[in-house]
Amino acid sequence: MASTQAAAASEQAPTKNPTLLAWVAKMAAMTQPDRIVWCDGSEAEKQRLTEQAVKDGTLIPLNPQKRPGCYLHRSNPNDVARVEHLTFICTPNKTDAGPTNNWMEPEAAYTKLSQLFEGCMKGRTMYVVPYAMGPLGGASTKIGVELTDSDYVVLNMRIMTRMGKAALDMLGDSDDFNRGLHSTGDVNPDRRYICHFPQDNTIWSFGSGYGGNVLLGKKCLALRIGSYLGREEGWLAEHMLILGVTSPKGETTYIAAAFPSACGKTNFAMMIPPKEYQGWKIETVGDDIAWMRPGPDGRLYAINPEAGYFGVVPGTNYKTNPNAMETISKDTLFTNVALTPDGDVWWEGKDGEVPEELIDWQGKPWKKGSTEKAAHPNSRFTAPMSNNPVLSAKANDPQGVPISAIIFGGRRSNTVPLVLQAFNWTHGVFLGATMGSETTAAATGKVGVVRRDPMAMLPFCGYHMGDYLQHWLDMQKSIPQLPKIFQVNWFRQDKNGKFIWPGYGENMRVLEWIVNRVQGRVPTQETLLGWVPRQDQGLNLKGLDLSEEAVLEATSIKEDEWKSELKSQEVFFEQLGTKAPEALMLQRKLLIARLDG
Ligand code: GTP
Ligand code: SPV
Ligand code: MN
Repeated sequence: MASTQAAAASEQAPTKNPTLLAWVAKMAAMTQPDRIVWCDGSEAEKQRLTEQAVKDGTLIPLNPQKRPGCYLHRSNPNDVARVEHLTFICTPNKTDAGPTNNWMEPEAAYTKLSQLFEGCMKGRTMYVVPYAMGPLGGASTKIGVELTDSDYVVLNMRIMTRMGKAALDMLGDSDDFNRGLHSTGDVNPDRRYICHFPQDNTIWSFGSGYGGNVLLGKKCLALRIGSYLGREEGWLAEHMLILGVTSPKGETTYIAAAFPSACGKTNFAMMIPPKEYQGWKIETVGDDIAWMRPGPDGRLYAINPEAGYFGVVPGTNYKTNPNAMETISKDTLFTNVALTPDGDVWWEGKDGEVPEELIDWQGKPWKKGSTEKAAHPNSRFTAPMSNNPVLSAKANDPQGVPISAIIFGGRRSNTVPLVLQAFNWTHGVFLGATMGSETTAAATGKVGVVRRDPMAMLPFCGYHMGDYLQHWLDMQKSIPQLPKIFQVNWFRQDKNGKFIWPGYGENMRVLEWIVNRVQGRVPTQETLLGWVPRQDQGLNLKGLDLSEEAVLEATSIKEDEWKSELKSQEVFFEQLGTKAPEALMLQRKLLIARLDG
């Protein structure tokens, strides 16, 4: 059996790469698919797969007048988000994975998952999906190959990555590629595992068909394996958007920002400034992941390894994010949103009237006024970045863009002020390391609970969190022109639980202050926590529909809140044990001294 499949794999294979062919043959011998199809990334292939997915019920075509080229997918209701408790880092020693990751010993993990993969593709097709993370031919670009039995995964990978022949050509005969194996299996949460083997550059994912669990180029390769490689090779793989902001004078500043899942990266990356900001322009380089390395001129350069957006749908409308609305107007896959009677899609927070009747995300009839959500809170769109009206030309530049500022932001209803600037790099790393954020629907589990989420990487760091923070500190030595570091919080609430700061496009006011600070144009005021905008010469609030008291509340620093915050940070640092970097412990001591002083 194995040798027949091996022969079949190499006969049809559009490559002679011996390592790739041998690996595909080995995985096919284990999973025993009826067919092996090598994906070339062509239009004809897209059409063929789409037709097939419509036939087998995986995709529902939407009204071509309203959403040309768009389809709806409903996932299994038990499979709607990333599963952090079923995600594992498999390193020989448990300490290499660290206290914040689930760990399995590699041989034990291979054995356990082999039993699940054994024969799991009988009667199914195995697709071989070669893909590039990063612009084709770029020095930072990495090649992966994902083997999957899901046509939905192939169609998503086609949008999210540079997929097919071009990636295979870039790989050539090299054995330097990520080996990804995925099967939807029987979508049973008791038989669901997302396992990473950093030493083998390998990912095995079983039993899910959902986003970050199965589009292996994204969180699995670009962040978990990526962060591991980044430490070895001297770069950073981060859960960050990248944007360019151009002033009326034509000066462009590039900024990277880490916000946890469903905390505003896509929105910030494509925001439209308010009308007071005539002549200012925001352009998107990336909306979720940044790979950053020192460039020859001493600055830190960032690329977006992705080619599409897998974005949160609820809350997206023409007021909050017009560019996202344009982006998803065509050639988009929607997952777990509601269907309207005229074949369009609907979600909570969309523009216009709530429809009288819908088919909800689970395929059940839904009536206006129902207490159930029509769209799942973590419903998503998959759209090519080329649809984005404000896509930066630099999104396809293999050199990337020079980063002048790094922003860390969480979802906090209290404690963290609207914006502050770190005193220096080490203090900035401390701000990133001590980030807290309320959990969201992007991962299964309770929503709205504050947890430590260092650099928005808690679910995505592929090695010991203490070593990761030390790596950030060490990067200072290899970046002569360090970006300035900032912290923001768009999510502070008033006593009625309403967001104080209007957010979205109005975040331009905070961004302008950051740009001005980076360019050394505005004075600032020192506080216990960092530098904040001054009352005079601070944030530009012209035309902002917000009372002075509300601005004060959004920017306030309350010492009692900070005392309990420090306790929660202590628990996190204790978890890191001896791997808690000394420089960060000193930062902590300084902050305590300032608070007690
Ligand atoms: P992932 O794709 O999960 O990594 O998320 P993301 O960080 O890209 O989050 P996204 O921009 O999709 O926003 C998530 C949710 O936060 C959406 O429901 C947005 O409407 C909401 N949101 C984004 N920006 C703001 C803001 O400035 N203020 C408020 N109040 N909500 C926001
Ligand atoms: C996130 O959860 O941070 C996402 C969506 O960007 S997923 O691809 O599912 O990880
Ligand atoms: Mn994300």
